Amino acid sequence: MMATPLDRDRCIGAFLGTFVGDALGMPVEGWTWSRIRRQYGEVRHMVPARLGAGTYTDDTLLMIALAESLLASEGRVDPEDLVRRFRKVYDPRRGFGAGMHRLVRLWDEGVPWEEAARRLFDGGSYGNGAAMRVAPVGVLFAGRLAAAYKLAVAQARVTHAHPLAQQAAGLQAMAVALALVTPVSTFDPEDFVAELEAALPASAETLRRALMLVLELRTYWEDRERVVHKLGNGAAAHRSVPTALFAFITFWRSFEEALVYAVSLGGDTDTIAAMTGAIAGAFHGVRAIPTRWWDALENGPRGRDDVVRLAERVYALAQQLQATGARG
Ligand code: RVK
Ligand code: MG
Ligand code: MG
Repeated sequence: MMATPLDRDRCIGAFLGTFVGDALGMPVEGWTWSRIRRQYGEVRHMVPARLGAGTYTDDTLLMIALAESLLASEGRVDPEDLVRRFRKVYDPRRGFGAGMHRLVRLWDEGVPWEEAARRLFDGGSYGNGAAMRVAPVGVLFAGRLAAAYKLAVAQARVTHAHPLAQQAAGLQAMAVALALVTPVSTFDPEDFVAELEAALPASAETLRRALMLVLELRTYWEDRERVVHKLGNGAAAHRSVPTALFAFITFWRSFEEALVYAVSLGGDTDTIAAMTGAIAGAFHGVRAIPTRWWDALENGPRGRDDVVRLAERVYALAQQLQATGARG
């Protein structure tokens, strides 16, 4: 059982950190780091985008769907319910991954979720879609890494049959769960990574190697070519979750700098920044989000204020799970 009480501001930070990272990175998704540098220098503002500055994509929508499902199932994963809610938020204008377009067709044809997930690519998707949406899991199991890992894998299986996608979702959930209970005043990046590593199952070899690189590369953060080459910046989960963690631990002192750096690496910028944002938001709390970013966030249906309300409900459930002795 956790010693520290759950911090409401930090729990909301994990949700809004995902949202703000998604919105900040979205306009340059798929660009190389050098193109971003040439065109913008740094992405420090919500720049114009197809659906407007500050708009969200699939990363935020799927996080919302996952949170709503976890609330409805009182903190458990109900695959059928998840499929229904993922289907409901699916909107082709919001930049969903190729796997998701395919899954929606298969679900609509009545193919059971387990079979549909296996049919994607070769042996299921190892995309980062299961990791980018996982902040609510970290909140539900703040400070309890093994339980966070288990729930993250369970929700990942519904869309991502490949073990790498599931393990990376587990790692991302643990990073959020750990950040939520880690004091800022005594933060030590090496301890943080060591705790995550210790909680990873033995089978997660690829991610364990990446965690070592995360620590080694800290002094080379300015060499973006090298960071991208070693850690990755694409949509593969094992080549983007460690990268998001790298941005957090290298710039752990500042929510803003961590996100600006995450975007500056190029590639899957909305998703890497969303994952960095989830961890940094859990660590610094929602008040660390720069006002100019907060004010620019889309605020209609499933927008900023809706996500704050949703985060508050997940926070309340997390407190309840803690008080009742907590499964997992
Ligand atoms: C568009 C080979 C594989 C693979 C496998 C590659 C949104 C594919 C969000 C695939 C995120 C991509 C992202 C992403 C979320 C996966 N063999 N290649 N077994 N498994 N890939 O399509 O929801 O941006 O190139 O399942 O996980 O902002 O298209 O989607 O950036 O990884 O999509 O995997 O991705 P998907 P997802
Ligand atoms: Mg996206
Ligand atoms: Mg993306």
